[in-house]
Amino acid sequence: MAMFEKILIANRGEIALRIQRACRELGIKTVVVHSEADRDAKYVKLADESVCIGPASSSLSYLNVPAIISAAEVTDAQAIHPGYGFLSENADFAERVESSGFVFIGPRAETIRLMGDKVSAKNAMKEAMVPCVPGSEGELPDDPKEIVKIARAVGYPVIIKAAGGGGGRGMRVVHTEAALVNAVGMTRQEAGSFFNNPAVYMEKYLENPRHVEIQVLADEYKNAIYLGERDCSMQRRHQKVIEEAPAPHIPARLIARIGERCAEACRKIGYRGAGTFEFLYENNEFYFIEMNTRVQVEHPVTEMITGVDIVQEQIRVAAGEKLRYKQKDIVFRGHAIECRINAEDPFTFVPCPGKIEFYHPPGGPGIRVDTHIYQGYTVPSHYDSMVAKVIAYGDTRDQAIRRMRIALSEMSIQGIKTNIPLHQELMQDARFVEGGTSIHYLEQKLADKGEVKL
Ligand code: MV4
Repeated sequence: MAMFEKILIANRGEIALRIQRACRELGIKTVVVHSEADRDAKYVKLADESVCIGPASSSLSYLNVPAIISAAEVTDAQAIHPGYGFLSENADFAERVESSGFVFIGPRAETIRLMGDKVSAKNAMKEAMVPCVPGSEGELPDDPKEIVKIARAVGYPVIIKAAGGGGGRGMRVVHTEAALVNAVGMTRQEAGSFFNNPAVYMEKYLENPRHVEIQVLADEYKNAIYLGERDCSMQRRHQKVIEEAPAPHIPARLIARIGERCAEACRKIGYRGAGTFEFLYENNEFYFIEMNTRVQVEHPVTEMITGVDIVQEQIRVAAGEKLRYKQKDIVFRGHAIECRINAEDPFTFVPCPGKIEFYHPPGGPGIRVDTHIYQGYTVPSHYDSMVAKVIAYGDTRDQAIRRMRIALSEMSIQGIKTNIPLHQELMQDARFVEGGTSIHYLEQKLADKGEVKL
């Protein structure tokens, strides 16, 4: 198939701009769809065409499937890039896009469905020899006696997760047999009402892991490669705050081994496009938990250390091209750190939308800023509070940290509150500088700060 002439971008903010840049470099025209709240944004004007698809509320605009399909029809786009969030991992949307005669820039709908159900995702990965967290064999049965038996075999503490959950929704940690059956019942009930799927499963609860994920790229001819790992352990309430590549203090041979397993799993399931295997990492072992079938917010750190443009590769393989890289072509060089800049109070985390009265971006060697903001832009209150990503690259992690400190000190956003002060504090944090902190580190640190010290 020939390369697309025109792509519709079904997203907003920095990622809509990021996708536009990839399209422009590939010589592809862009259509951006937008809500009434995003009408005056500069990235909307930068696109070749734009279509207003509804009011501010996402459910009536960025999640409005018929409006998005119509926009693709009237503008004569050939493909739809969903970005992250919104409809990016909605298998029904992917199906509707394809049945309407457009290309969905992402995996096949059935792959999205397979990975959307965490029980079937885990089964597929077990089958493909990707190491998983020990736990129940698939969905938990109804019989309480059976559940107790499974938990005894797994060993406490255990975690009960909704098959339809993911990203931290619908889970419950259980420390004792006394609490088990009730916890399963409650998780089942929530799963039924939140995800329309009461299926739950059980895993051994890992107490102090890191979140390390593997980026993959695959084409529809069963070529697949891994682009190394990212450490996303610095998070609060399942919202990532800082990501970096490579993950500090993990031996390269372990990464190569798990990366190769992920690439092989892609070949086995016929994966297409960019994808991320999420692992918990504890005591030098990787345990698969979930797979994301979209481009991720933190993809730039991988781009910086590999030189691969992940968004362009997504588009190329969606157009039916073969992967342009073999595994041996991928060379990991240097270190990259990303700070997510949010419009929020840096210490209470309360969102702070509003008008940006003054903006000065950072720059200099090794600094990349992915953002759609500018002086005079109003951050709308209806969407995610992330307004920019600052990515610092260096030959070493130390250099990346030093460059990030400088970048944060140069960056000025006035008129709204941002979490830049939190990032500045973290860039000076001894444990962060050491590297290798767990998923609980940031919340622990924030809790300790809030306590009165004697
Ligand atoms: C776990 C876990 C410990 N043990 N599974 C949370 C989000 C979802 N993707 C999976 N999550 C977890 N699953 C087992 N068996 C701890 C978490 C977890 C977590 C994982 C990644 C990043 C941040 C986290 C914060 C709290 C809990």
